Amino acid sequence: MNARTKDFELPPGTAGSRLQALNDWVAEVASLTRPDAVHWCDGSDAENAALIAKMEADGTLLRLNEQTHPQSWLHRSHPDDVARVEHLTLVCTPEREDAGPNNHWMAPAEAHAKIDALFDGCMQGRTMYVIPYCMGPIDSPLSRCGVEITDSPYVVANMRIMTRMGAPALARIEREGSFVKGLHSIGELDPERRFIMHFPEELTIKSYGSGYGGNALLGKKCHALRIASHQARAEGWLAEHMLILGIENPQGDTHYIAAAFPSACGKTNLAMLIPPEGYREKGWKIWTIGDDICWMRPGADGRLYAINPEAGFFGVAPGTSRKSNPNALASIQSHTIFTNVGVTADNQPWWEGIGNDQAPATDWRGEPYDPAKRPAAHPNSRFTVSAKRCPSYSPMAEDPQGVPISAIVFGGRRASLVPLVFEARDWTHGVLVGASMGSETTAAATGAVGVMRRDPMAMKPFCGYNFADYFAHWLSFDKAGAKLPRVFHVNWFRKGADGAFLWPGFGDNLRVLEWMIDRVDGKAGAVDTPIGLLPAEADLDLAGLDLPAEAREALFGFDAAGWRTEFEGIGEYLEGYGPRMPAALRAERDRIAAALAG
Ligand code: GTP
Ligand code: SPV
Ligand code: MN
Repeated sequence: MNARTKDFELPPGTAGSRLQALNDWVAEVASLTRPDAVHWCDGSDAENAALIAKMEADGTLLRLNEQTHPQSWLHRSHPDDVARVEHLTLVCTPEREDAGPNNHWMAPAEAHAKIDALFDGCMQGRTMYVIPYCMGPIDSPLSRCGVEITDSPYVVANMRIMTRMGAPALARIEREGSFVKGLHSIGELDPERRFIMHFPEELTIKSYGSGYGGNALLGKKCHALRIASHQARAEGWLAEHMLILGIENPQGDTHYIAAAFPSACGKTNLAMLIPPEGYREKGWKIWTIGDDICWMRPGADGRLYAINPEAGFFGVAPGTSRKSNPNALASIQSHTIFTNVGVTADNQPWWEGIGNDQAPATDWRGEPYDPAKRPAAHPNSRFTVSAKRCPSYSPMAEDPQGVPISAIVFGGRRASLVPLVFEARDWTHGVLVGASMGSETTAAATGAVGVMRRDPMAMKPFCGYNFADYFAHWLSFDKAGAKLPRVFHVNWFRKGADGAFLWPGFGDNLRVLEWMIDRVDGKAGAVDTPIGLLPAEADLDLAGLDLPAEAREALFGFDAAGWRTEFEGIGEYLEGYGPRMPAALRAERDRIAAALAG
């Protein structure tokens, strides 16, 4: 960026930090974008109240029913701006090969020029907000800081919930002297003038033309996954698209697990699981640490320790009910920002699958609800709420050291073939299980829904570098002294001939988690197959479930012919990464393919 206009005077307050590098960057951005004012966010209640009042006044936020949903608002985003835009999301490394076939790429100089032309003068008439934030507990050595500059007060209000934002983060940044730079403008909200660009070597993000979720809340997917995965590779840790939860058994022991499912495939729901009645009576409890992102690194004892870098949940609204996710529903009774949901006549938020007897009056676009026209809530409508409001939120989520991980779980939406659960034989096999994951696409990104695609470790849209190098990085954790988690694969989404789900899912998923931690403790049985270790029906507690024979066969069976075809597809997919693909992973695939053939 060049300081460009002679006639533009930097607004007073541009230098708001003790850190020269930060002031210089803010001044540079201001001279490019030319805002009317610069506001440094301190994260205070007063600041938030003033921003909310301003957004209520201009219609950015609509206050919901203060009796039923105190301190809660609805935001309707632009109808063309309702999800992440993967085709406009770029990783700009100097060498194309370093971004890999898994990313869209542009040379850094060209990318800067292209997006800076969009930023040129784009904040005239607007306020520029400077948001210092910390990803992770403010005093954790695993946490990392960033500064997002934005012209969207909606982004400020969401970042305040989703990150540790404001004065304490600024103090840490001034102490450390380094931070991830994120520049964001909603621009004209024109899909033709929209880019989400990442410059990992420069620890820089530039996002233009979208105000939605992962495109605009730059601490989330842009920083905590794309930039962080790049840093994690260099520094020996992992930045993953994973929930983290604690499973407390009746004896009071807690195992922590991390699970990677693609967008809108069940992370929030699993992270907040409420045990089935029989389990509750025995004393099982689930503790929520995080629902979307996990940063983990080896501790002194060789185990992986994980933190949730986020402070809130940006969760999928449709399908959230007292039955499916009571903890989420309890969390969003107050102090919540809803985006793109419908509303009832008395101004309560409403979405498909909310499971109450109310009716929507207005749809997510603000028009009278007409089921023939569109659903009341957009399929990717969301709630933003502080994690502290969740009844199952674990006090360990604030622990600066993180929690030790006993098991890593991969999973996706697979209507056929893939059984309910299986275990990898060892770490290398586990990395292959993650690398060969597939899932049907969802509404969390623009584009077709329900198309099966490979989504390694649920990171297809989020890995900031070449997947071949990423798999090699995963493999590198298997070294002397490491006490690595066991690796599992689950599929909650197996369908029967009638198209209905065969597994009840949600709370009943604890039955599968129990088998996993019993495997970790050496207490549960399994059947060896070429694809891994499957539980026999008798190895799982299925008491009280009514599973027809067809369902049992599909959920616990192993279809050798189907897997032979699957492994051909996996082989072709991995070969697409060329010579950078680690030989150990290729050998592991070949070994399993041979076992399937034999
Ligand atoms: P992102 O926030 O996009 O990363 O999504 P997520 O992985 O947190 O997904 P979430 O938990 O919000 O679930 C998305 C959808 O999957 C919702 O419609 C849920 O109702 C549905 N879902 C979640 N868990 C289950 C399950 O165990 N079985 C079935 N059948 N559906 C589920
Ligand atoms: C996802 O799409 O995986 C999300 C929502 O969690 S977003 O913040 O838009 O990335
Ligand atoms: Mn996600």
